[in-house]
Amino acid sequence: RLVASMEVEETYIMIKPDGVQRGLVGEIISRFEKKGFKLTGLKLFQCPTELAQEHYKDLQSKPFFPKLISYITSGPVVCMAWEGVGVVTSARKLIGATNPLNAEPGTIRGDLAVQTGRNVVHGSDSPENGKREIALWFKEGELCEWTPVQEPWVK
Ligand code: 3AN
Repeated sequence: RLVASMEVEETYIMIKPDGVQRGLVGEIISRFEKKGFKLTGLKLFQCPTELAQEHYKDLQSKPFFPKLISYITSGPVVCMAWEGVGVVTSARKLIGATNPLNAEPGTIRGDLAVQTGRNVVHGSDSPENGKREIALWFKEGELCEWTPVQEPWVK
């Protein structure tokens, strides 16, 4: 679907266990809402090990992989699907650099995190991975296609 001749994309955003434990769920969700993106999926979820391994399969050979898997499965995460023009790149900008010490103030990681291994939120890195990850984390029937009632001030 095109809006103003730009492609509407989908991205998978996940508040990691540290974000949930630290009470940052509302703060993080509101940044995407205020930007103007549309929430199409949302759930609190205890991630099984196999799903974490599948999600991060590209990082399998990294030395930090086992720690990454135990971190992601250490407590509930908040799974979200967001939709909008340029949402993949824009969400990555809102999130900030992987290492929170390099993340600009004003970004989620820049404002709320210190360590790479505890960087509070995940965002898909391409539209293809957005689709792949949404399909991985959500079952059919869990996503909601809806039309905002108000004037489309933001698209
Ligand atoms: P991003 O989440 O910014 O896309 P990726 O895809 O390079 O970054 O890494 C995925 C996740 O793996 C990161 N969010 C972080 O939790 C973890 N990670 C990446 N690099 C390291 C590292 N050097 N040490 C520990 N964890 C890491």
